[in-house]
Amino acid sequence: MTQDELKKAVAEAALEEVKKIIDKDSIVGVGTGSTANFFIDALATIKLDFDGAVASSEATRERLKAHGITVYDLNGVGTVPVYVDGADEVNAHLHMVKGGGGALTREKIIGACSTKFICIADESKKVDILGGFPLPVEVIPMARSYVARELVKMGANPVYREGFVTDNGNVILDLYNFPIDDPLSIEQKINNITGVVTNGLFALRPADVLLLGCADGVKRIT
Ligand code: ABF
Repeated sequence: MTQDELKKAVAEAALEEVKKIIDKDSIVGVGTGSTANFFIDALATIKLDFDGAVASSEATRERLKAHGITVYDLNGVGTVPVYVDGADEVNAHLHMVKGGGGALTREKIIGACSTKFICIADESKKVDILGGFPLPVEVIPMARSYVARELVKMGANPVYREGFVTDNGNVILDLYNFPIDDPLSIEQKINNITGVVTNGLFALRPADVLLLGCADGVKRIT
């Protein structure tokens, strides 16, 4: 199977899980990225069975709207029963590195509001230790140099993602050569640096379910 076929398979598996959770009044949380895009396309096939969606990025908002799915402002939404999103890396505890596409902050906000977080990924994303993929940190622009210096003190090699501005008007530092041996503690430590908006470690609020696309089928890991 190609990587895209694996992504489509996990997106379709996620749709089956979502169908069991939603009703006509439900708002579905929708992630960002190529795997999430397969999910959006699958979700569109049942768009009459739920009320609408909340989007983790402007790109996702546009794709949902193009399918005729109503996109709500999260502030007006009571609960998000289920959130489906991809990841750049995921470990056995369902901690994730996310934000390679730069949408980490809105992804983390929707994850925080969601009752069930379903991570969809092809098997290339499953790792023993997080940090092989550079960890993104969203930073208020004027704090970029200060935050970078603090991250160096933590042993990371922060690299400014040049020419990239997040949907929230901020910048990204990608942390290279930074093995994440204690995800819960590292997520908190980075959050505590003044000027950091969010980091791409999703350990304090991990996924509840991982649907992993493998050559021999979709594995469901909880
Ligand atoms: C989002 O999309 C991000 O958090 C992550 O960076 C990325 C994964 O993208 P893809 O599905 O294209 O590999 O979920």
